[in-house]
Amino acid sequence: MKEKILEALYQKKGSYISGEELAEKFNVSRTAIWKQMNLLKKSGHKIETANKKGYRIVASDEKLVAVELIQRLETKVIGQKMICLDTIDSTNNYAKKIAQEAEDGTVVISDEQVGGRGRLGRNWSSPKGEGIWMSIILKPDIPPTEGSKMTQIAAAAVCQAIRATTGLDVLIKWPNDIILNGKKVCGILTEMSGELNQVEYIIVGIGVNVNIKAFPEEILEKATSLYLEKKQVLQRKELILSILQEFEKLFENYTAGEGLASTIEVCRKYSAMIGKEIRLIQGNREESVLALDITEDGILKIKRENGQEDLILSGEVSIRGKNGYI
Ligand code: BT5
Repeated sequence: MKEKILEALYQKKGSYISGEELAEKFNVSRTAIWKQMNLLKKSGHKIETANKKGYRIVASDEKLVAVELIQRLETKVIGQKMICLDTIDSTNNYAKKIAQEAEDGTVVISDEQVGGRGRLGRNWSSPKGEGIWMSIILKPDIPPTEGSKMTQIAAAAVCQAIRATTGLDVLIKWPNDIILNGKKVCGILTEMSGELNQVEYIIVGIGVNVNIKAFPEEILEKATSLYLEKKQVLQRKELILSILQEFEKLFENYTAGEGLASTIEVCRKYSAMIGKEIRLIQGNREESVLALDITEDGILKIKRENGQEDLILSGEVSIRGKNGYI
């Protein structure tokens, strides 16, 4: 019932709704409504009470609320089921636990991650209230070999969403980073479960440093946030909605048989590396190569110093710019 009351409050978009109306709507007493309101307040929702008028919700960016986000979200599938948590080890871990029963497009968001993960067992710093730490559960009818394409779709979606909502000049560093003024502002971690020729589910984990004021020593040089570059506190909710909407558009194009065309167009247009010399790290081999292009399948095309051209598959390599991140 708590969720239903919350939904009714958000439907009023900040106007008052009387205790009587709510009591009637849910067929309970006004005291029961009052009790539920107190529980909601206790869990961090800002609810104002006025004599004779009733209750109203004061939406703020401090509290991410699934019913509010869903009401504002203009998508058909992505995010139409959403879980907002206060704290969790990792939204990807949580998503994996619920993936089998969860509906396609379910989104898990947490205000904080205490065990946020990067690729290859690396850590992802996810301080409370200052970022977007979320995972999208997808159940597409595709073979596992297609899985890494979801990273490209997410990168293109985040890049476009940040540009549209903040005007900041973010770029995509293939395959899974969004960078801003030469530093990492977003990372993507795509994980998958399935059989040889059929995906069971894919989890696309997205971490965006929105309002982070200070980073831990070890990533100080290579990480940044939208706040640090824009010098302004930004609305996480706006950005979450925009990312999910952009993601759905690009993902729909992909599942409609268009392939990655619209995604790759964005990845090329805002590439941080095409035409640049980059360091390619494969196992313990490291070399300087020229980034030539990103193919229609989302694969990086490079030219080695001996003139040989090669295709580099996502997940096989880590690429760093010559001076840390490019
Ligand atoms: C990534 O890995 O960039 C993937 C990050 C994915 C995070 C999301 S948040 C929601 C979901 N749930 C999770 O648990 N994860 C996903 P990788 O390319 O391996 O980069 C990791 C490296 O980036 C670390 O080793 C640090 O050097 C650096 N790093 C850690 N935290 C960072 C941050 N907040 N911003 C920028 N760089 C960071």
